Amino acid sequence: MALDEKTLDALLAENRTFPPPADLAASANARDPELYARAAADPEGFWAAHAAELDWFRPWDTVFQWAPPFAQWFVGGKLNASYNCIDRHLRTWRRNKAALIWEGEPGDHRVLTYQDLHREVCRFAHALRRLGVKKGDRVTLYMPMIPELAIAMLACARLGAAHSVVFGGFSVEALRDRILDAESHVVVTADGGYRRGGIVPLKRNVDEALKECPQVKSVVVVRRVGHESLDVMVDGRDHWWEELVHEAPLTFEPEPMDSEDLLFILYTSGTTGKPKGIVHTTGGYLTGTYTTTKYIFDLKEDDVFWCTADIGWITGHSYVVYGPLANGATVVMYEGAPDFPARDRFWEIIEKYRVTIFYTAPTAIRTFMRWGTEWPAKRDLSSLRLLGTVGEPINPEAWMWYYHFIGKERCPIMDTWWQTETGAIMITPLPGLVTTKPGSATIPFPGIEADVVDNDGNPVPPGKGGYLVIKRPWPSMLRNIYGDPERFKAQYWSRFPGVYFTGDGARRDEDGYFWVLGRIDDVIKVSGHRIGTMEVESALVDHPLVAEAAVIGRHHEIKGQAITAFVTLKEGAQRSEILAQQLRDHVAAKIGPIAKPDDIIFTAELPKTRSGKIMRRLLRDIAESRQLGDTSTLADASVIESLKKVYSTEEEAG
Ligand code: 7RM
Repeated sequence: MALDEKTLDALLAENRTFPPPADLAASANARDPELYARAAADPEGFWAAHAAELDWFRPWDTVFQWAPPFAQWFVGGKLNASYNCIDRHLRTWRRNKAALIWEGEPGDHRVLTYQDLHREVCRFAHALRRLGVKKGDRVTLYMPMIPELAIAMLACARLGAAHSVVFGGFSVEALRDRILDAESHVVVTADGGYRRGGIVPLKRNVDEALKECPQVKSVVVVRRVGHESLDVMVDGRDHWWEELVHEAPLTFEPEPMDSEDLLFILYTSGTTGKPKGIVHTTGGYLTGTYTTTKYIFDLKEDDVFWCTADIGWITGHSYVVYGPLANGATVVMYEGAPDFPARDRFWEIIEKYRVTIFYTAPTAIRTFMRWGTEWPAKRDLSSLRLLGTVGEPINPEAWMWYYHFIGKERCPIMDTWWQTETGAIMITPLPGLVTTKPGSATIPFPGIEADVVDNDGNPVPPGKGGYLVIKRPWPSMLRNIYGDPERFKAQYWSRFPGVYFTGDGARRDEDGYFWVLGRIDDVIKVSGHRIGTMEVESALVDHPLVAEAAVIGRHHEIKGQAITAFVTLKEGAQRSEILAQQLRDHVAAKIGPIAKPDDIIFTAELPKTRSGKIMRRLLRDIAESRQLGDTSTLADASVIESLKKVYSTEEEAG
């Protein structure tokens, strides 16, 4: 778990609370205290009323159908996500409103109004159609944070194809696996993207990946970097984006999609080595992201909304693209890193565009804390009125720092708990209604029924830890794991039959507030990025010198969790710092730099139970220098002593 018991007790003892600012409470989109009770009494009615705020080509016949664990929402309804994010705003003055304000890392920028976005999405939808993309196909997008990524997503949605966005930081092999699993025939990429002054050679990675993806017929390339060395195009397969859209018509009829038609797949890490393709469908996902954005971020017509997440993650899908655009908001999108060219880059962007709502991750906040308050102090942050955090538990110190130095004690903080699988925010304050407590995501969003239960599925009393579960289906929940319904059932619906199992541990306090502790499975959050320990283990044992590996997440001041790998080598292999570095690079090549282990601990043996299972709990205890838990099931108790010794010497050395 990300927080140990002691820290948690300190959190629960922490009794500073922050009621909604009076002006916000008076004007908030959600300001009726009855909202919660009404939604609880009739969740379907609550969701249907909000779904009705979207534009439907055909109304639904049935709000909700449940054949556990398969849910359907707004059955029989027809709509198009691109139409809802763009066309419906063109009917009013909003057509000239900035939809996307994009800031490139080197300082270039572009503004697209809703009318501009419409034109670019239509033109790219034509381009995709010319390449043979049809309704129901899956298109893989492997792109930097540039407007073309949002345009490509919306163009897919417009013609009825599902997108599968692969984070630009993933390796060739990770990309290959995701293209193959989604059975994409078309990949959209860029020659490169900028990161901390360097260039990520995305197209080159695509070329490598496609050596093993014979089904891919076309690659579309955005010219972002424009280096000759990156201009290697394969005849008949590769097309420059700008040439494809050059003569394309300016309008494209949106495909009327069934509410339950696939909108996108997004791969995420789970408890096995194989990432799962999380399936989201059109009507429910759009209803969830639209409603949560409207109420949690309290979007008003003149807000400037900035979510710093990369679109390669669910947070970017839901709160850079679909949620804000469905609300007709102005969205800031940034390509690069928070410290390039300088450590005030984020604050500079807030000042430059007068950002009013800012949504980022605890790991970023802790990094800013370490850099010092002089960086935000240099910039005018007075436009801000609301702050958000997501991705991992936020420690109260970071919460208070954010509140004080960024929000200047004026801005409420929305600590939002949710997952790739939930599609939209699930546990969160509402800025005009809920008193916040530093470190708590507070209470479930209206219409969401969450609980903390014990091993048998019974609710635990206040203050007791347990499993975080969601007790009834919600519109934006995942519908399946792409191509693997058995895994879908086993992963989410078997631990407690009929109830959604989140994989997180949590507690509730006397006020019913939720305190999320972190993952209780083999998933870890490193700087807010979700990584499966099994993925890292398979990458390690893939190295010719590695016999066995066990990977765990240990507490880390800035990243939340860090990756520690315990590795046993094959006969004859020599332990060395050089080999440790090679293993780190090997993992980066197999998965991506985000999965690089922070520590590699060589050991002669791994602690195992008599039945041969690796005891990760003990490894976690060792890595976090805790009092060891029960070791009575250990097959060979001496393993622990030698491991502890190895670990402490490595620690001193490192
Ligand atoms: C949105 C996202 C999901 C996991 C989830 C938690 C952790 C996310 C919070 C949080 C405590 C939060 N999707 N998590 N938000 N833990 N407080 N506000 O992160 O699929 O990548 O990860 O992230 O463990 O299960 S995700």
